[in-house]
Amino acid sequence: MSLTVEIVATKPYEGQKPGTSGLRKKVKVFTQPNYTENFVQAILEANGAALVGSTLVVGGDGRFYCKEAAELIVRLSAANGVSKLLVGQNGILSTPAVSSLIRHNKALGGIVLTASHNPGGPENDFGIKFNCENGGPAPDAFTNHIYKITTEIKEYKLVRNLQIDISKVGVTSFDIAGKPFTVEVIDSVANYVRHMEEIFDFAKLKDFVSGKATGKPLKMRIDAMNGVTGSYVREIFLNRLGATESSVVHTTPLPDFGGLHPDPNLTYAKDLVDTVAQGDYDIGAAFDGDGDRNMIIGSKAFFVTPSDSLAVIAHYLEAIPYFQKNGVQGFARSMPTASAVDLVGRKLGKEVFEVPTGWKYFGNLMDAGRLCLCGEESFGTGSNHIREKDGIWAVLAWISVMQHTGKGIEDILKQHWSVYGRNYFTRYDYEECASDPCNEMVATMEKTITAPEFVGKSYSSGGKTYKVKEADNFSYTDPVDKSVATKQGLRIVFEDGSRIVVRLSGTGSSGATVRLYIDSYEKENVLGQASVMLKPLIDIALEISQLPKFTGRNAPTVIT
Ligand code: VG1
Ligand code: CO
Repeated sequence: MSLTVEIVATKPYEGQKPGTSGLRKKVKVFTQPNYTENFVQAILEANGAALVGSTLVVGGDGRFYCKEAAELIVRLSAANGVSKLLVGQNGILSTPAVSSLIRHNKALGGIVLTASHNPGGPENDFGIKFNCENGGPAPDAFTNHIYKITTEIKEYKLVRNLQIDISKVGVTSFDIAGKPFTVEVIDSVANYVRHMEEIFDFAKLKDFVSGKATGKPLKMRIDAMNGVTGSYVREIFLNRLGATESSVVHTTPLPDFGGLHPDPNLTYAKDLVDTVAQGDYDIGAAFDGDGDRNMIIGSKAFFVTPSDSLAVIAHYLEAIPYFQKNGVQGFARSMPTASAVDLVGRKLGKEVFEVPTGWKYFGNLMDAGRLCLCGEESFGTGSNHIREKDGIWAVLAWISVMQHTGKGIEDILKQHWSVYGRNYFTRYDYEECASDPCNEMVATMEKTITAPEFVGKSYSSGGKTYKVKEADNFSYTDPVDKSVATKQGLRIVFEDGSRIVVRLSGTGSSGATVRLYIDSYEKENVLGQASVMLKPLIDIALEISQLPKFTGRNAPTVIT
């Protein structure tokens, strides 16, 4: 039976502007009449002529509204001339898995249904993001194009009668007004697990994890936080690497993450931190809702900052077969990330790049063969095996480093610092503040720090004095396509290399979140406590930004 395409009249919604990583709004916003339809139609149209006859990947983190949105995307894609969709079973695919699938299937792109680390459920957030054919988040030019279409949209196309059961793996073909359209519902984990097996030495890791090689099993606590990684974690760590059932927790993906805030940091992954602090574990790890973030902690909950995690992995890349085979190109980090990896890059004679916040800025460098490992301070680590950060990959990388060195996590870090010195780092998040005063704060601070007399000024606190070397609102020119991203965060760099960075989050769904990043390098004094070492700079940052005055907050919501 041939199904017909319906043209549905619609009107633009305001504010469908993708942020740091896709469009994120409350579920109640997405479920307004035509809201999701408009945005998906805009994504499809933004692909231009390439859309007709294309293959797209569709899946998300299983949060509330994922399945409905996936089914809607099937009906819209069919009507817009897409030939084939690869849809994760029940609409479930982690963000790294989508990236991997796009690349393996040479698809035109993928639509990722997630608000990532934001809470889920009917009262919380949903999100939609488009990834391009390299598997990475659409760059600014593309998302600006999507946004422009949303402001002018008058109609969308839909095959209303197309019925598809995405709970069953299998291929279904349709005739859409005389043209073939295929939906392949795929196992959510199979391709990704195969990909990890190509990158890492699973046989060696299995002997290490199970204890066959060392005489004692590796004691792990892997917390999937009821996000999408649950199914991947079970297959990889239990079935392939032989860990015991008690090594994994919260492995059932739930629409509301069981009430957890699926953000792997010291505040929201408190259960993991507390358990590992008390227990007898070698490694603890957690992921966010869509599986691209990771937090690594060692025995007694020894915390590995993401900036250090990146540097350590860079130092030990030879422990991972993928890099032995493909070689080691340059490294990169987002601007607010502490520069520990730069030191490793310098020692190894590699290019090191500093890009704005957001994984989309790494893609061009990877595609150009100049970048193989990168990370963000926001618990993002990954390599050029895909074009997204990858939480499970990061844990497998760490286990590979542990296996390779025969050392525990704390020892690995201490040794690293003894060679390279240490970048103390902290981030304060002030979540859900009122927007207007925060915008005003940033504008005022920008004025202060870009005034000519600011450079050379000294600030003192806690017996320490810092002299301003340079200050700006960070802007970035992509070395590959020369595109420019401006206003990416206020940055004050002091003469000793210490930095204060302030920016507003681009992933929140309401209000404003202020992020304050502080870092400071010590060559010798590497065993201090970050909160103590950075206290003077934090006080200076609060003074210069006048953050308490503008936000009315005396303490951050989250400290990393
Ligand atoms: C945050 C992080 C950024 C990360 C982004 C997406 O953005 O700071 O480093 O790339 O989230 O991560 P912002 O604009 O809120 O600071 V994910 O895992 O939420 O897609
Ligand atoms: Co995420």
